[in-house]
Amino acid sequence: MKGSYLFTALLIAAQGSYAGSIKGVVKAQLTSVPPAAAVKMADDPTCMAKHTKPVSEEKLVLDANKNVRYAFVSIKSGFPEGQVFRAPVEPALLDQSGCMFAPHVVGVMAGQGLKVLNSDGVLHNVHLMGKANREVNKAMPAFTKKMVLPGTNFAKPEIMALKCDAHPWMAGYVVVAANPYFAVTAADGSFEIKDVPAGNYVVEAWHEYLGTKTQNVQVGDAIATATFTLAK
Ligand SMILES: [Cu+2]
Repeated sequence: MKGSYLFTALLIAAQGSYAGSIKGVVKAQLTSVPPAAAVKMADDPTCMAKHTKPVSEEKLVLDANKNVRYAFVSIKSGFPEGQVFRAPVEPALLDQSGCMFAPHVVGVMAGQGLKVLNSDGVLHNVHLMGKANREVNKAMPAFTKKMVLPGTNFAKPEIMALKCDAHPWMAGYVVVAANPYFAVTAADGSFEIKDVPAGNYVVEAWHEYLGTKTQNVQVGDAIATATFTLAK
């Protein structure tokens, strides 16, 4: 207890300021919501057998209140000039489950690795396409349960489209962020970016279908809130 208090005090002293968090919601402003396309898994009976209910594409996942799932929220600027961020040692996590990428959108920090699981026991291939980073195209045979893509695959910040050439409906994104302050929205559209040093930031919400919006957020020693309304 005493030790952790001391650690917190030292951390605050080192940063010169308190850290807070940014919490909020991403909403969609749409006059009509396009119906989610059904995924046709009939080509692969093994995939189909993994589901008891019909599966839909995850390009636009909204709840009843038009809150947006799988939006990527991140701090774009506002850090002291020349600040260097260290990539987490632990890789981010992506699964292939039910012949879908889970989660549909995953964030990694530049230089961080990505652990990819194959929970399905069928052949998948992880095909990542960016511009700043080199292409990744790695088969994951049925018996390969996991592989780790090193941080060198995600050296530069950008949005990388993800697909599986064995299953044309499998689609997702790996978003490479310049700093560790990002989050992907949950099913109710909510997000939280934790342990943000006090300051004034430009925060961006990006969604593959609804586009991008930014807003200024001031972080002090309390929770800062930010609501994004993305309109098509
Ligand atoms: Cu696949």
